[in-house]
Amino acid sequence: ERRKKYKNYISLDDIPIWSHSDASSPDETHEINKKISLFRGDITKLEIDAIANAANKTLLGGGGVDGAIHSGAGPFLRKECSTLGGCETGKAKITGAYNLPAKYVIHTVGPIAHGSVGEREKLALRDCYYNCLHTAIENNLRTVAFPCISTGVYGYPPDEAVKVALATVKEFLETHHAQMDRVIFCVFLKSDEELYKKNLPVYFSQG
Ligand code: AR6
Repeated sequence: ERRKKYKNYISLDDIPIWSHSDASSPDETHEINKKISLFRGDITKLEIDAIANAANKTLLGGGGVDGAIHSGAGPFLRKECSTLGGCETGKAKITGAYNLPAKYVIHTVGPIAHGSVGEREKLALRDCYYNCLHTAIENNLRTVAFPCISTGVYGYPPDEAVKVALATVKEFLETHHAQMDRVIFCVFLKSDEELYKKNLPVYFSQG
């Protein structure tokens, strides 16, 4: 039983739906707004259909969230990843999640930004979110969590990345809402939590 195996797992039932504080009545909240959550913590603890991994092109592991996912999943994840032939920036590849409470890991490779971004990096980051969600629905996966892709080692400014993340998820949900139940923005840093709290109402307000 999953509950016994993963003692400190986090069930989706325990993560609230994000809601706009000014929403006067739940009935007035647009359908896609009910599918969004903001969660601050370790993505490897989530019991969910799929977690996205901010990987590198080799898909063979690294630091940051990638390192946490590989150490939580165990060595068979690296073994499966080694059969995939790497991954291009902006693309996504799915694997099992092994010892993690998630069912699958969807690996994506964010753009390397080194502190400044142009149109190319923005489009690549957009592709990461879009292709992960597309890979999820292709595999009939209805709940997905994202880390803040590219904003760590890859140096994408977090205040720019949040806008790309929110806009892309919104755009995807507007056209694929029947196939997706929940998208979790899993932030690790307090500063990212603040950025998401500030920007969520801009993209997922009522109406
Ligand atoms: N759960 C959720 N988020 C986390 C976790 C965690 N356990 N650990 C870190 N973060 P980064 P990138 C956040 O550097 O910028 C790797 O070496 C972190 O605070 O992991 O896309 C890969 O192999 C930050 O907000 O990914 C690549 O070589 C976010 O995850 C390279 O780093 C992303 O930071 C990818 O760099």
